[in-house]
Amino acid sequence: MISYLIHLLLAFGLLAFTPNHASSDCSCSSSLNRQSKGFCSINEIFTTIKPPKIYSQHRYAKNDMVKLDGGKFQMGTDEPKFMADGEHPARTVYLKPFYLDKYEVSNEKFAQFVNATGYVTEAEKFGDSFVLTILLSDEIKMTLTQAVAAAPWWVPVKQADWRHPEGPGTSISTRMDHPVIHVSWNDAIAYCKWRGKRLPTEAEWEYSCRGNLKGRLYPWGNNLMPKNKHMANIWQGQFPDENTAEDGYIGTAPVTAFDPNKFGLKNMAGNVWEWTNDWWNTRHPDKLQHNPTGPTTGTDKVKKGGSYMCHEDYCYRYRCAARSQNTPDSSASNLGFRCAADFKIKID
Ligand SMILES: [Ca+2]
Ligand SMILES: [Ca+2]
Repeated sequence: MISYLIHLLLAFGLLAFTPNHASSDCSCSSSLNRQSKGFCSINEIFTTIKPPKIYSQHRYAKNDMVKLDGGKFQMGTDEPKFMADGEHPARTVYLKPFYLDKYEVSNEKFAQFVNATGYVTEAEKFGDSFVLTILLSDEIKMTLTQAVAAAPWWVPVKQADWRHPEGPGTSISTRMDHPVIHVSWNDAIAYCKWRGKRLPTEAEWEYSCRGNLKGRLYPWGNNLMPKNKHMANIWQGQFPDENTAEDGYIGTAPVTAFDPNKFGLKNMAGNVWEWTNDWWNTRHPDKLQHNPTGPTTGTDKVKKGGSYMCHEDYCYRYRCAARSQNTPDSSASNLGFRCAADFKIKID
């Protein structure tokens, strides 16, 4: 218990004494990599846990990619919130035309892939994945022995995988239109290849997020809630103990939920983080780049967009310029992806 309290105080102390959202640690960071060694006792973590909600199915069209024209756009920002993340500088990037999925890849879509190929995800091979404690049942909580020291609201759950998002006994049967989760970068690559597609580069993803708006924070502008309307699935309430779910969702939302941006893309901000193809790097050339693909090698892959766990006071990374990283074999209950494709590909 003492160990846990120290970790919790450290986590919140970092937030309390570091202004301007400067905490670099969060659910979204490398603390959730499989190589992480920092774990603490699970005792006393579960204080104000609320059960997850079940939502009705949404439907989406078969042809679910958007053609994007590319051209020049401003990537990154000169007003970074997290200096260590490499959100800066704002720089001009040119992109050739490409396609991007309108939606995050859903459980339904991923199930088609698995049914056709017999693919086994890395979380299934490793035998566990990271789950947010607030989503766990009492039965699963009883089986836990450790949590992530720097982020104790995360726990590695045995047999948590894309079919069993909160561990054994849980199911995606009522969430087939929600984004697939507990998928690693390697899993995402395998899925996109099977579809004849690929992962977007970070530049393609950010261009798509911005939807032709220049220098704005979010896919829809600078106002988080225009006309008091929720525009994305993020966190409301006191993190990590209370999620008031005023946007309608305590965990993932259907991939069709919320308004699209001007490109017709949904949930670029929030819902689940999305893998990109690029290796992680925090220093960027400030000269004009054409179709940048990131470093040629690295240890972590870039993910973009933030998730249902993000709050302005904690992990303020549902901004288009924001970014984070994980090792390619990592997986978690707030991390998914969508695919891109070259313009020359024929989309059915
Ligand atoms: Ca939410
Ligand atoms: Ca997303």
